[in-house]
Amino acid sequence: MKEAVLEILRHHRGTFISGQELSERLGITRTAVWKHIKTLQQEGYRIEAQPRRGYCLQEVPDFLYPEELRAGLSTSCIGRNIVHYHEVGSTNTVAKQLAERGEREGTVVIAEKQTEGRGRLGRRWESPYGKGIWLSIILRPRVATDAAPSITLLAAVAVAKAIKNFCGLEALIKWPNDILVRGKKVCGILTEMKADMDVVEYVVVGIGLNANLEVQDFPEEIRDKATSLRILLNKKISRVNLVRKLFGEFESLYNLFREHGFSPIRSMWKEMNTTLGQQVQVNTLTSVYSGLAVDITEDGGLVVETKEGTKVFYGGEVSLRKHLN
Ligand code: BTX
Repeated sequence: MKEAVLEILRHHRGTFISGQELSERLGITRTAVWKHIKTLQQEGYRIEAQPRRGYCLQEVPDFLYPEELRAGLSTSCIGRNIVHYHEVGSTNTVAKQLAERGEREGTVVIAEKQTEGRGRLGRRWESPYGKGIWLSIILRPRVATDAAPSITLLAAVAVAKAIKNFCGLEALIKWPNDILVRGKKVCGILTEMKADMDVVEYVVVGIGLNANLEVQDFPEEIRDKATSLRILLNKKISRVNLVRKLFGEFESLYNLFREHGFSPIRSMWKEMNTTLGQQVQVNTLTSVYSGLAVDITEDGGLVVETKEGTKVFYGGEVSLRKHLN
């Protein structure tokens, strides 16, 4: 009901609508209307209330509230159900808990701040308050476990397209999960999965996108390799609009994946990548390999021509010789 009140206020943004009209249109008492207005004001919506004129929405807060994200969202699955936190340990951890309890596909957990944002291999992901896009998407693809790594690549293509179409910046993908703009990391993706036998039960795709961070928001030791859209564009962007765009791109690619498999996404990935054709060093948990990255396989593995022959990697840390990592 709060969302319905907001919807009407949003429709009349900048003009007054009376408590009487709101109560009639929504079929609730004027006291109930007032309670919803109070809640919205506490959430940061600037709503002016005047005795005879009613209510006027003047400003929406710069938070990734479900009500904001859903207004004008064109998807039918991704982001239709959103769980928002001002502060949380890790959105991936919460999303996995929800998935365990049977939460539906497309549900998104999103936070203004993560206190324990996770990268791969136990690394930390810096997630300061109100400036980034820290979210996790629950998926339930009906695929075998070996198709799951390709979902990380799908997510990378979705982010790169969203950045390109929303900000006009050339975003390139470094295998498997980094999005770079002008050689610096603007986004990281952490995909986690649960399987039953050889079939995927759920996948949680965690996306950390540096939207409005400023240089001082990054710890000094990563300032030379990390950046944000705000730094690149020299202006603040609308996180809400960018998230909506991202959901749209993600859903289109995910539908494509479900209908035609990884192949069409692989072609897009290849067009947007900064890894193939490069001399790379791949650190796996046990060894280090050097060679020329030549291709990705039909299931998202990286093919590298090394001195020891052709090798395919599904995990590991890739350093590009020409970029900082
Ligand atoms: P990664 O292991 O590839 O990258 C982690 C490394 O990136 C860190 O060791 C550090 O050097 C650098 N780094 C840390 N924070 C940032 C940042 N904000 N911007 C750029 N570089 C950074 C990448 O792991 C996967 C990250 C996924 C993050 C999302 S956020 C929502 C979801 N929840 C969660 O806990 N993780 C995911």
